[in-house]
Amino acid sequence: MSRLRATFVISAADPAGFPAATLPEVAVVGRSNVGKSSLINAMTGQAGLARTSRTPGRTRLLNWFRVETQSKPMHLVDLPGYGFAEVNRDLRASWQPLIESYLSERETLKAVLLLMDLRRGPEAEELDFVPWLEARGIPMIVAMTKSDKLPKNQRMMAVMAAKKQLSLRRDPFAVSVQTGENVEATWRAVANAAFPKAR
Ligand SMILES: Nc1nc2c(ncn2[C@@H]2O[C@H](COP(=O)(O)OP(=O)(O)OP(=O)(O)O)[C@@H](O)[C@H]2O)c(=O)[nH]1
Ligand SMILES: [Mg+2]
Repeated sequence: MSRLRATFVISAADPAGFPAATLPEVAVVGRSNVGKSSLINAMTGQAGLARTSRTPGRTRLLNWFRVETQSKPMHLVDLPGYGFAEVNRDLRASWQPLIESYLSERETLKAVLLLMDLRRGPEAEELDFVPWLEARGIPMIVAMTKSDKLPKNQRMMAVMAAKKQLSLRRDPFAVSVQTGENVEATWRAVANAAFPKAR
């Protein structure tokens, strides 16, 4: 993946701290530890841009990154992961309303990049979340992460199973930041969602 010009903009814990809604935005959403921050780094070709960690629940704030695409600048937003049981209850309770209000109210949000671990497939949260996004008309790109952890013959089966379970129109990407599989394809889908071609 070639290096894109990308810079950290700001972290925010609440709407008062969000940056002005001026650029098209794609938000990266998924279970804690699924690989959101790693994929942002891989898509931009900048290893240290978003902070990654083996410890689930690392990203606790919304983090904005500005990425220069070939056409125009856009924002990638790294959202805190859900489903991490060890984070204390109060903190968890504050996440969901924040994320839901961000997703439903952000004027410049063009799409959500939803990540799932290829080995786990959709779980209760994704089965809830996908229809929630559809009901709000928020376009969705689905990628299944850590594909390097599954043998090749099982990857396609996992992708097809997820597609069916979530009633997706398009095949999810099987992506790996270790091998680079589909990182470029996922990025193209993200950039296309940020700048939809006029029909
Ligand atoms: N093998 C493999 N490991 C990966 C891949 N992507 C991420 N990881 C690892 O998974 C762990 C979590 O990655 P992060 O990118 O920090 O995950 P996150 O979704 O941002 O996590 P939170 O911020 O805690 O919600 C790290 O140890 C990464 O190195 C991948 O494609 N393959
Ligand atoms: Mg993270």
